[in-house]
Amino acid sequence: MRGSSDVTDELDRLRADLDARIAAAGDLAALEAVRVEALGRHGSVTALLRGLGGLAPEVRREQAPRVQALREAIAQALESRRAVLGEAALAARLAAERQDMSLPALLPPAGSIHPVSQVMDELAEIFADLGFTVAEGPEIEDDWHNFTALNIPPEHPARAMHDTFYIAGEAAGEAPGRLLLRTHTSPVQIRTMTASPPPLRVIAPGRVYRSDSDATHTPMFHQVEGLVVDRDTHMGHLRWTLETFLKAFFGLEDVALRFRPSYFPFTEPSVEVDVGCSWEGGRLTVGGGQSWLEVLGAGMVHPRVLANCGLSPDTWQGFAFGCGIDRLAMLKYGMTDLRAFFDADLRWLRHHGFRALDVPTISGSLS
Ligand code: 2NL
Repeated sequence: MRGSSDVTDELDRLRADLDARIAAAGDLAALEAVRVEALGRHGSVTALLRGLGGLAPEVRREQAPRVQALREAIAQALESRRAVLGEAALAARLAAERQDMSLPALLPPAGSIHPVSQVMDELAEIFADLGFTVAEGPEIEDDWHNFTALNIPPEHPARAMHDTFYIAGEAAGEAPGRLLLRTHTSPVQIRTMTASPPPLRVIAPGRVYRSDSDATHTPMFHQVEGLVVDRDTHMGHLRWTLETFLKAFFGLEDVALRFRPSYFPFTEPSVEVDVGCSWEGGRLTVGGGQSWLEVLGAGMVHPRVLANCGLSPDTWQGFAFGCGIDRLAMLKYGMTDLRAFFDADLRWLRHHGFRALDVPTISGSLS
């Protein structure tokens, strides 16, 4: 039988050997191999623990604490080495996977924003700043919302001027139920007035349709209309609103405005609104100058239109205005041919399109 000092020497040697191998383990996999060799089912320390059972009781009492202490020490050495290697592995991964978050996206942005969409966003932004919300409505309308409610009864000559696309089918037939493609965005405001009580401040941008096609007319184009209904609303409010809008839209300190008397069935009085402009070197500049350029139609909402929407003209007054978005875009961005807007020509879009992330804001001077 071996003396107890032999056994102690053997335990010391084993411990020194395992400590050295634990310290030498370069990664978590190598460390796991050492753990299996020492503490695994067939490990060297496990074998010692098993061996205790076969010893005489008095020898076992002496040896057991030493073997247990060895097992404990090796387990602890493994654990602290695992912590060191784990941190090193994490640090290496963080270093290898470092990302420069200021780099631009690798993919080119998909497409670009069409000038008409850009101008619609600009309009929404400018008018939101003045307390207006954006209202939307159907492009397939009925006769009442598109015409009758707007003081354009069935035999009114204005109907002939609208070049309306009528829709054949079930609801075709007689006014006011027959269906058509809206010829202006006014029906959206009619729906707003019948749906919610004043005070109202809305703009209605969107597609409108007229059976008309030449160098300056397309059968589908875009219009924006604005409507304010409140107590004591007057032409002064209209003038200030349009001036504020045009200054913001064209990025001008000041803008010359001219109201010319005009006629629309749905406003009384009605005006056409010109902005001062000049031609310099074949380029049109909006703001001031010797010439005038018509940009909007406007007026006070006709009392009959208010009454048609269930609002008493004795209590409520309103102003309204309308203009073509395509035309606004051409003026602002110096485009000459309206038809290019609808050609889907990629070269034109790349040249005139706006970057998808360049969202217009008032604080960023819109664009
Ligand atoms: C133009 C003129 C205009 C309106 C649109 C309007 C809407 C309602 C009531 C009264 Cl619900 N008016 N809209 C008013 C004046 C002019 O558009 O030249 N558009 C291209």
